Amino acid sequence: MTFRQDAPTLPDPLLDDPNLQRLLRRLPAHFRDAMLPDLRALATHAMQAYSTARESSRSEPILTAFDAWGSRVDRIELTPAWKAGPDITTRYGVLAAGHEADALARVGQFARVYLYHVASEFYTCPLAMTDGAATALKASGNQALIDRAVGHFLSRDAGSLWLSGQWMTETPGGSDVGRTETVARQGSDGEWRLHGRKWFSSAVVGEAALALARPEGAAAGTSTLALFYVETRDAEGRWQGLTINRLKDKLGTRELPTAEVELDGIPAHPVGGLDHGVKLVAPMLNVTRTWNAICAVATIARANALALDYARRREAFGRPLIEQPLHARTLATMQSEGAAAFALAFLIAELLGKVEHQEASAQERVLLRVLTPAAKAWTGKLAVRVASEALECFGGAGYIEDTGLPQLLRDAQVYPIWEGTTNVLALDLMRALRGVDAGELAETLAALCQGAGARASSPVHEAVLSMAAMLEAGSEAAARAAIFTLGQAAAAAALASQLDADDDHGNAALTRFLGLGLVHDPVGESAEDAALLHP
Ligand code: MFK
Repeated sequence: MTFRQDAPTLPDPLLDDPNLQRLLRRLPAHFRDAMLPDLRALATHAMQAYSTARESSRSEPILTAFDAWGSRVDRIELTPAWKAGPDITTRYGVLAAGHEADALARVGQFARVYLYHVASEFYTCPLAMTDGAATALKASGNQALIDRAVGHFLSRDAGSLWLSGQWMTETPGGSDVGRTETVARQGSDGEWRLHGRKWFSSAVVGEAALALARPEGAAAGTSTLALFYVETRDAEGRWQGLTINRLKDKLGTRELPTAEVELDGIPAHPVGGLDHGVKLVAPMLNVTRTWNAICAVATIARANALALDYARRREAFGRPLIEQPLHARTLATMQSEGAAAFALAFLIAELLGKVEHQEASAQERVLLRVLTPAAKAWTGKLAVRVASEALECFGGAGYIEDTGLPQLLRDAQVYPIWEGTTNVLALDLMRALRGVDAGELAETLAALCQGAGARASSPVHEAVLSMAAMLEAGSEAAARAAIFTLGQAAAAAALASQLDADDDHGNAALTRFLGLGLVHDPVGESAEDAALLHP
């Protein structure tokens, strides 16, 4: 008989995920019960989407620039999962739930995002930016724009949902936003119009965008940039002052139609004053970085779930893989890192909700500001490593396209890149730590470790102090080690804050995670860097 291998099946992403179940157990019953039907539906959708993807060939968006008669149309044909996006988003409140009048609203929203993300084929990217735009507009206090757009962004009706882009990146750079070349010109009618090229627009199919531009004549640099609100189409539904040069040919997230966009007079409205636009867009950055962390842990959960399921089915050397000690150790370590990353991402969600509803203490405000870049940076890198490890758990099959596994790794590689690379976030952490007392930060995180998790208190405390010492001694070149150390310390604290004595999975995850060590050493001196880079 020729051997045939069972394919992995996707366990129930709601019932069989110990991390999500741990989170749900801790929520007030009325809040949990109210969102369970949405979570159930999104988990069922995820399982259906997983089966459908195995049975059909993949499709990608297609840009048609001109119609048959030569008119410029810039029509983008979306994939089926993207076409279903508005209905799923509005039906299950993926955006609206985050803005409800409850400090737990963000936790409820991100539980939905966690279940929807992989099945959505990164439709979560424009959703993240739309959520960020709603948050930034609300924070700006610009009532006319809030009245005009926020209701659409948070709509529970697919027919009135608008998506928003975040147009920052330009050809001179995605990180060095101060080099923005897009110019805002004010016409004699008082209207502003934007002219320039946006180099990565991941939500060009959206109805609106927040865009950075330099008012004509303003000096160079970051502080002279202004933030504008634009709508992409006119009353007849035609693109206005915008052409799409091409869609990007990307390593992963290929269902996401990322575009190069030429702005040639798109009407624009200042969100605030005519400068300090980066400060105005910062709430959006922090929200999309939170989405990034949640989506990274969703990818980790998917990779771990498939690798574990396969280890139960696959036999080698006379035993199922899960009974092979070295493979079991590998999988268990991935589980432990996944549990810690999940706890950190949802700690950010919880803090964000508390801050937005004025229920956060001063320490919690500081935690949110410093942990958002740390969570984004650490979970993004971890997702790539876990996805890569998961592929290896399948041997050669993990390298074969129609298993769907290589896509996990390719898609994961975007998490560390977009929304601020690891190093840019490490520099943002330095910015956020200015004026923060490291001893107080260490105590705040250590105090989260309670009950069954109390044993994490001292390693968390020490790791935060080490992080501060690294930055003091090594400054900028040590910032990467510092951000990973803070990310891991906060992840350990977040997990430790959630444990009951009878939670075997959680307790073992914490023990293993602490055993791996929380501190990253910033090895090296600048003299070695110089000798290595300029031999
Ligand atoms: C599926 C998952 C969902 C994810 C969706 C992803 C969509 C992907 C599409 C993209 O990739 S969009 C592009 C993403 N681009 C970035 O994330 C930009 C990366 N660069 C940075 O983050 C820089 O740090 C930044 C441009 C924000 C600022 O750099 P600068 O030019 O050095 O500015 P500066 O002077 O340090 O900061 C300007 C002001 O903003 C300062 O305030 P003050 O004027 O009061 O001093 C900063 O404190 C403030 N600021 C900067 N970052 C902040 C912040 N405030 C709060 N939070 C922050 N994160």
